[in-house]
Amino acid sequence: MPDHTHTAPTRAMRLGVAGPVGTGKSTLIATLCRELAAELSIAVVTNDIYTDEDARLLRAAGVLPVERIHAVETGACPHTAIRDDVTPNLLAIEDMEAKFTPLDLVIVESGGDNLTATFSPALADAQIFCLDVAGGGDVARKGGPGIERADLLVVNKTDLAPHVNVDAEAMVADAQRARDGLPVLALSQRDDASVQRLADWVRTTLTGYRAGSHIARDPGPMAPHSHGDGEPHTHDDGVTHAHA
Ligand SMILES: Nc1nc2c(ncn2[C@@H]2O[C@H](COP(=O)(O)OP(=O)(O)OP(=O)(O)O)[C@@H](O)[C@H]2O)c(=O)[nH]1
Ligand SMILES: [Mg+2]
Repeated sequence: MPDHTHTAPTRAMRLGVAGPVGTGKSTLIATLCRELAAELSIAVVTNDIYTDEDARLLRAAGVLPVERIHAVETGACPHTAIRDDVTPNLLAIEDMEAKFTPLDLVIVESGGDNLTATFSPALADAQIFCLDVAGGGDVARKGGPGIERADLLVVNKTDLAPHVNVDAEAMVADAQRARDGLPVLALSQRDDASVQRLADWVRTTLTGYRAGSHIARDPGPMAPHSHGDGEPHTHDDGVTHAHA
């Protein structure tokens, strides 16, 4: 049986934020920077498909020195950059780590997708999947790896719920049913208590990461990997397989 013991890491925690287009990922990241920058050393890497629009938005928000915000232009669908070939993102993160050492937290924004893109555990130590009420009350029932298995699911822009005829509480309850005990957070920029809950989740996750008790999980299908002995074995998520 391969040794899956984990020791406490020494580098910054890498936090991925994914979710459909326009659900509030950049705004959520700006909010986290505003809340946490006084206590943590933070850098941000954005992934835009054709532009550096997300990095511009974050720089304009004035929540971090502009040089701590780095844009990766992926030129392809989000899966490619955050899952299939994470090299450009890893290089960007390593560049930030070298410039701003020691960093506590690197936040990586995925390009907006539909419901299918999640981060490879080779890129993100923890990941947030972001939905919003304006996408429709049924979205949480549509499932997918991010909704079901991201470390945190955010149901965002709850202040808009009455304007788009969505029952935000029912949407959160649907999300909770889909997630088998994993956390769901109802968030609005206009509700400071919800913003504090988001910041607290990041603090707690970072504490677990530093202690070696938070393990990066793959919400999607298992990424290709191998173990030397080829013996069948079971992972934490219950998947059993063997390697030739
Ligand atoms: N009412 C309301 N609007 C919000 C909230 N959070 C974000 N928005 C707005 O939603 C819009 C999209 O926000 P972004 O943060 O750019 O969304 P995104 O997911 O980064 O978008 P892409 O990167 O293009 O996929 C902006 O106009 C934000 O001001 C919120 O809590 N309430
Ligand atoms: Mg964005």
